[in-house]
Amino acid sequence: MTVRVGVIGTGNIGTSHARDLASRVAGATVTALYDADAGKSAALAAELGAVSLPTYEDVIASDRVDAVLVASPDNVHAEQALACLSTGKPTLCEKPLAPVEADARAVVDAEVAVGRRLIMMGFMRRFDPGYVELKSQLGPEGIGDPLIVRNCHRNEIAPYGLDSELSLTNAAIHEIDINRWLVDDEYAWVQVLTGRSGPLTPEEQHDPLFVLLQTTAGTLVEIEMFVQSQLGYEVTCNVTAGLGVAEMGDGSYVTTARARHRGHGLPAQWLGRFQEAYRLQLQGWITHLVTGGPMPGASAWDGFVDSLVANRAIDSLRTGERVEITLPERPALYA
Ligand code: ISE
Repeated sequence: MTVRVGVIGTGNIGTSHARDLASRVAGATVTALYDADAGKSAALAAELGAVSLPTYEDVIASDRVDAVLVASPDNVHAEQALACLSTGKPTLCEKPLAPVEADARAVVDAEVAVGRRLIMMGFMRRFDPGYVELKSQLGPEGIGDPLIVRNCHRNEIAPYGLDSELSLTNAAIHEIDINRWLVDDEYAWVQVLTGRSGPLTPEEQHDPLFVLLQTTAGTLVEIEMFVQSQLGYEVTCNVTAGLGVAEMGDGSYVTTARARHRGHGLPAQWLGRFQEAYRLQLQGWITHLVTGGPMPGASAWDGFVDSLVANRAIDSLRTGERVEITLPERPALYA
């Protein structure tokens, strides 16, 4: 069986996903595309032998489309995920599920009403070999229970213009998600600290942000979120645990020495660092659809919890206070 995928949004990440699905993921083909820039989706459609359709609703409704990939701007993810749910077509939705927690909750409620898990979230770090290896080191057979996790997330430049709240809901939400997954726990509180900003930071914005969270078991999670770091794209995660430490520097790069310098290059953007994670995520999604096996990766519930935590972080950014995190009851669908 080949899953015919329709892609909504053909910007950087949508284009990368469509090309992966067309040539590097077994069991998938791309049949229809939509982008607000029709010229862009038409060019990609010609490259991939797909059709470019005039609206995203046309992609979802098309009888050439079995499953939908949503890779549009953050603020329309929830609306498009709801449209996918109403047709019963499985959907891979890019993160975040929504910048606003209530919109993410509406998607969870709609999926619970359908009674089947149709939405998988594009938190691709759960498929990254570096994070998978890091997680495998935790626990009694490894370095013990995690006590402190230190994360750095640095972009070369602010991809969509610098806005501190957006850097929580769009960028730090990766750490919010991956640390829940890594330590297998939920957060109890969050506090966002601001300090001296980098040279490119506009007035009234804060960059870097220092996000501190504690999980219900007491694990401390710190995130340095620096979207205008200028140094390139870099993501690191180091765990101090009860019996040892595990460090995921940028393990995906080879270190070379020459001309009295030892080091490794940095990619300009996340596609360089996480290309394989994106491909593995797509393969996991397609294999799940073909075999009917369990859905891998993050669920709509995870997407909602991540948005809720990012919204509490925004509350803390605005007030400077530590903010408690209370989760509603998890619906049985996500048990
Ligand atoms: C972007 O939207 C991503 O998802 C990247 O993975 C992240 O590193 C970047 O900061 C975001 O803007």
